[in-house]
Amino acid sequence: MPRSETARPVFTAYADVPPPVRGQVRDLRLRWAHEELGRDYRVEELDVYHPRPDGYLEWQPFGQVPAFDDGEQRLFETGAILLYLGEQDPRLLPPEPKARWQAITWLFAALNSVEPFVAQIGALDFFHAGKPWAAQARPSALRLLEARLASTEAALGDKDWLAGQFSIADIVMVTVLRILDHTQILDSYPKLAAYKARGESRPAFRHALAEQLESYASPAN
Ligand SMILES: N[C@@H](CCC(=O)N[C@@H](CS)C(=O)NCC(=O)O)C(=O)O
Repeated sequence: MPRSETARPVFTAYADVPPPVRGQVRDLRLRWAHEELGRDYRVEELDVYHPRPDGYLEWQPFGQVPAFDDGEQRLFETGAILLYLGEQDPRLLPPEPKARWQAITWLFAALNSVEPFVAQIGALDFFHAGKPWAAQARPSALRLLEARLASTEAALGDKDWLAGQFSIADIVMVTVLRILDHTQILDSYPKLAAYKARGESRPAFRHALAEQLESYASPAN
């Protein structure tokens, strides 16, 4: 991409994905963050079904989306990209040190301590449904996940947001919890369910989700 086009940050997404995972692809996190800031962005669409374009692995070594470029930094990993964006704006990362470090801590917790357990259930249900070994593995995966959800709910308590005020930690945690939308698992965690709904009701989230879903419906697909 020519440098002159980088006035708007660009990130990668898939031109289309199978219906069950529409609304789940992680470029949603970056769309949401940009919408919170009212910042324009450009999406570079990749074909999920074909090899990545030449040179893409130099940008995203695992060949995944999203990868991000604002002309200053070329980054991958949603956690790192959100931290980078948060450093630029207190609406995504509170400046006051205690709240800031709570947000960073919960950003890592969402990515490292909750997402792997949610993703395991997602993988069993979306990609291995109907396989006998998946049915056998699911109860223990569910037990592990339930322990993490109970701990997250207890830590959230009566707060609206993980770090007190809305932050990049909530962008990740809410999008992680959404991976369970095809299940009733969150029904047992009413505070977490309300927290997820609070995130999803933010105008920036709704715009971001609509943009992602519209991109799959575009004539190019
Ligand atoms: N840890 C990465 C995960 C990125 C990721 O899993 N991307 C998915 C889409 S949501 C992907 O591109 N999967 C295709 C693949 O792994 O080949 C991040 O947070 O950026």
